[in-house]
Amino acid sequence: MAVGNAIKQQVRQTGMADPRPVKPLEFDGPLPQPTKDMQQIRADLDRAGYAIAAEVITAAKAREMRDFLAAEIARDEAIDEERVRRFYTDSDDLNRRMSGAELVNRHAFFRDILEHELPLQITRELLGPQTHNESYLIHSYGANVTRPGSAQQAIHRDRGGNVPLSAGAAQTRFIWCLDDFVEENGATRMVPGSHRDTEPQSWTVQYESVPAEAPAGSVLIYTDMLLHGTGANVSAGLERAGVIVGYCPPWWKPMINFPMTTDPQVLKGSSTTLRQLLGYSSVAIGFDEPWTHAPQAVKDLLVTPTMEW
Ligand SMILES: O=C(O)CCC(=O)C(=O)O
Ligand SMILES: [Fe+2]
Repeated sequence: MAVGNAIKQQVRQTGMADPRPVKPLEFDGPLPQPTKDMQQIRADLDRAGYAIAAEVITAAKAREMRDFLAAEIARDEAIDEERVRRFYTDSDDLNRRMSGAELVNRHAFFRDILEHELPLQITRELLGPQTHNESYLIHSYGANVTRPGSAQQAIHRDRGGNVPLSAGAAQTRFIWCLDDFVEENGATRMVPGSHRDTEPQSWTVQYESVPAEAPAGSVLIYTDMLLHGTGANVSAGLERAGVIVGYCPPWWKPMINFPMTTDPQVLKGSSTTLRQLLGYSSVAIGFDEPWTHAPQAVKDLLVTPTMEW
C-alpha cells in the first residue's frame, strides 16, 4: 500500500558511458581498513571521513540476519515487488530494499542493533551533547541488498542539499555488513576526505571513489558529510546485504515515525534507550505534550526524553 507521496526511483541507466569528467581523489595516506581498535576508528573518521569497525557481530549472526532478511524480502516480493524495490535514489530495479519500519517489526535482531554500544558511543562523540541531554533519534533505517547486475548508485551525501556543510555533521551513519562487502558485489563506495569539502557536491562530475571492503559482521561508519554510494554489483551470483542506520539530534525530523509504524507488542519489555531512540517521548524543552490520542498500548511505551545512554 502506498503511503503519502514519496518520490519513486526512476531508472537512470542509459546503457551509455558516463560522459561526465572524473574528479580525481585528493586523499593522501592509507585508506581505512577493518579494525577493532576504537582509537583507530576515531582517527579514520577524522582523517578519511569513514571507518570500518571489524567483528561487531559474529559472522554466524550476520548470516542468520541475512538469511532472515532474504526470506522476508522473498515473501514481500511474492505479494508485491514494489514493496522492496524502486527506492528513490536507486539506479535500477535490481537491488532490494526493506524499510526499517518493517525491520523493527519483524525480528529482535533488527531492534537490538539500534541500541548497540558501538553506534551509541560514536554518535555521542560525533554529534555531541544535546540541550538538557535529550536523546538522539533514529533518523533513517533500512536494508539494501544489491543483486548481480545492479548499477552503482549516484555518489551523494545522506543530507539535504540545502543544509550548509558549514553546519557540520547532523547524522551519524552505520552500515551493518551482513555479507562480505567486496568491490565485485557492490561494497559501498566512499570518497575519502570529502567530509571536509566546503563546496556542495556537483552532479556534473563523476567522483572517483573507493570500495569499503569489509567482512560480514563489520560496520561501516560515516556521517552525512561524506560522499558515498552503493557500488555496482558486477558479480555473477553474489548478493550483498547491508542494513543502514542513521542517528540524528532530537530536533531533526526522522524519516520514520516509529510510534505509528511499530507493533507495540514487539516493544514490550524493551529498554528505555531503544524507546528513546525510536521517539517514544515528548521533548526536554518546551511543553510536555501529552500523547492524548495515542492508543493505550503506545502510551504504555512512553519514556522520558532525557538520555539514558
Ligand atoms: O547500501 C549502500 O552501500 C549505501 C546506500 C546508500 O548510501 C543510501 O541508500 O543512501
Ligand atoms: Fe547514502
